[in-house]
Amino acid sequence: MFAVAQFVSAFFNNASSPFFALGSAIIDFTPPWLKDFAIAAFGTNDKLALFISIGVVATVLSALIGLLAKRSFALACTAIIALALVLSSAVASRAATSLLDIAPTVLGAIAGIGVLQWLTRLAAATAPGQGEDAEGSGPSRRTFLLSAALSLATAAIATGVSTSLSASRNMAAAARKALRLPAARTKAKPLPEGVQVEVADMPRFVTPNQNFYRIDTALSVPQIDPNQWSLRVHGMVENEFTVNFDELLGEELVETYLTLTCVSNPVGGDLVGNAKWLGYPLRNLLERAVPQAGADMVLSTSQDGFSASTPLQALTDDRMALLAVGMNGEPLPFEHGFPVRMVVPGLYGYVSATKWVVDLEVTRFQDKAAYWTTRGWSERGPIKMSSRIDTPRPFAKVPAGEVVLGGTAWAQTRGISRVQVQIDDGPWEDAQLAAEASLDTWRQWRFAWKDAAPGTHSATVRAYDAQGKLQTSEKANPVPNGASGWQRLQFTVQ
Ligand SMILES: Nc1nc2c(c(=O)[nH]1)N[C@H]1C(S)=C(S)[C@@H](COP(=O)(O)O)O[C@H]1N2
Ligand SMILES: [Mo]
Repeated sequence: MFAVAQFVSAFFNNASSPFFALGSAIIDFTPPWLKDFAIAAFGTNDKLALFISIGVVATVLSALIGLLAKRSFALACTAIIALALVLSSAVASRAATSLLDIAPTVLGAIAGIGVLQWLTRLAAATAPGQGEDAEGSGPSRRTFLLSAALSLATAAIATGVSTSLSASRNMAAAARKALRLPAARTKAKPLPEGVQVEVADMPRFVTPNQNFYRIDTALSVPQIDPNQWSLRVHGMVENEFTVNFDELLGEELVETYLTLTCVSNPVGGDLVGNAKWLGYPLRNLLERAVPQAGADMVLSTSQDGFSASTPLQALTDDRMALLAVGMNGEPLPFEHGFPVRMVVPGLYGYVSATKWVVDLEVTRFQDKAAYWTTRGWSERGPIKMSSRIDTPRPFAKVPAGEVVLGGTAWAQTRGISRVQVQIDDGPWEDAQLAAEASLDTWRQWRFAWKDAAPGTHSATVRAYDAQGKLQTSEKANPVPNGASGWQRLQFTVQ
């Protein structure tokens, strides 16, 4: 039962393992004197000692339940269920667990009852006086003992395998924690003063990692030990090669601010975030590979099988496309691609920002298709210029007098030169632009509506890029290559 639970939990949250949960709960509830004794007696093996003790207790408990089953199968089942309840509450008592995390324990209990029933039947058939003849044409005592031993061995092996599976996660977490990223050879251009407008409730110009939107197909976040990571560069190139993490960190790293955007972001949506990335320019990596004539795409693939098709040109021209290892001064968070991901200015994430990237194939659009392309999205995804009202929120109630609107606009690789706001059906008026950090980052704006009259009003926003091109008013849904249109929202002046 323990074994099945442990095995199943390897596919869930670490905290869903009844072994770990029970262990952690025991640690939490151990009186300090016992904890001190354990650490003194077992040193850093204290956790191992704890797990061995739990294993021994589990074996003894299983034997007792087995004995109980001889008297009453129902009673033994009740004992298993009671045990499962204790384990479930241990799991549920851990931080960061959900109801789903109890599943391994429940499955474990079901398996436990199954094994018990099987062994009980065997035992009954073996019991003296029950078989047709004493010589035993049915299963012998030896068969029963063998089966019981087999169950125990299977349980031990399953526990071992699954514990090492979870251990690889712990290795990745420990490696990330211990990782000190090298300093960038080329630092990011310092942010000019005034990239952040002075308006309440505006998002930060640099999105903190824990607030950064997360979009991916990964049911469980890949946990990659950087010592096991490597990136293969191959396909239509003169030099195929593989780089490992240490080699990558030994290259001349660059730091840059870049605003990432999801193609699924609706007009006015928040699937967009801005961070300072540290990484190795993909341009340099591909220079080393020497792409062959005729190649026009790089298919990047992640450890978990996602793929993105990026125009080769976007990775070799002078924009700062990175093989990123750092995000806002720390190693990439696991959810954002640890240990290595791609970020490319001007392209939606689904065609460029592969997280947990392990493979780059230089190829042609006519030969290969990426994950979302085979699911109805465009093979290319340049980011559409967009502008957004961050405050007031839709249907907000604001006091009369001066109403200050604040928002964000982006046109990565081109830059924003102008933002305009329209109140109700009035004239379009210029908003005040915040300082520009770079062409690859978003730009904030503010607009003060001086004499806001009580009542319900609408505000509409639109932007111009650096070449003076106006954001399109044409409404489009995110599928197949990004939403467009001007955001209009309503609010009430009281
Ligand atoms: N491995 C992998 N990388 C991926 C994805 C994914 O599903 N799997 N989604 C992409 C999409 S659609 C976007 S918008 C960005 C989002 O990156 P973030 O989660 O760090 O914000 O990651 C991209 N990289
Ligand atoms: Mo996306």
